[in-house]
Amino acid sequence: MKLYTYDPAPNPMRLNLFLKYKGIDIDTQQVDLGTLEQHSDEYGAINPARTVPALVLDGGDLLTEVIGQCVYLEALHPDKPLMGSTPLEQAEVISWDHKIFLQGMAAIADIFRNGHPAFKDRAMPGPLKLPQIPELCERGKLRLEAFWPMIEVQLGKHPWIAGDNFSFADIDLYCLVQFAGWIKEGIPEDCANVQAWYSRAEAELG
Ligand SMILES: N[C@@H](CCC(=O)N[C@@H](CS)C(=O)NCC(=O)O)C(=O)O
Repeated sequence: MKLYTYDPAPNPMRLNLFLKYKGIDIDTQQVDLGTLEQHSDEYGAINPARTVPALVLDGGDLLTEVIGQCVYLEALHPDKPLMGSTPLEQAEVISWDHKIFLQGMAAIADIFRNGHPAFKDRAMPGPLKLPQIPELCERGKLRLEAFWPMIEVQLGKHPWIAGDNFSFADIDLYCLVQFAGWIKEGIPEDCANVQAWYSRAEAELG
């Protein structure tokens, strides 16, 4: 198995924290997004989606989505479960992770990629040349404003985002907080449950 990644980027961080928590070691090669190495012919031959992280399995199959990579690795390494241990827990982990990714991460990505000059004509990851749409920055801010109260309510009911156990959804929420720093945003001061969760998550991740 071989992992192609770029440690400083948000999606690689999602997988890295999963691997570290479970103590999984994989042969790894960095693909430097800073020098646009993802658009080299060599990397395009490995991952035509030109994103990281990409996991090439021993049989040659390619997994390009962090959620798919984690589902696969959890099945191989069930100790310290992060994807839920019962059918209901598994459904809650995937459901909350989906909300975090689509309603939070994607909003931050919209703000970041549609506003930063380095992403001119690269508003989305991948091979397509897509123009920036400045209005998406404003829309992203509105989406983020609605995101935090939803998380605050959930963390008032449970210690972890998907229930009683720390999970991959917590890892994704933790990565979201790091990514929010890139657009100079953080956990709102009036979200006391999220602030308390963050301290617990930091301790859990060591
Ligand atoms: N859908 C992928 C997203 C992967 C992704 O967007 N990775 C970013 C780094 S955070 C990337 O490869 N960006 C390349 C680019 O911006 O050209 C997943 O869920 O894993």
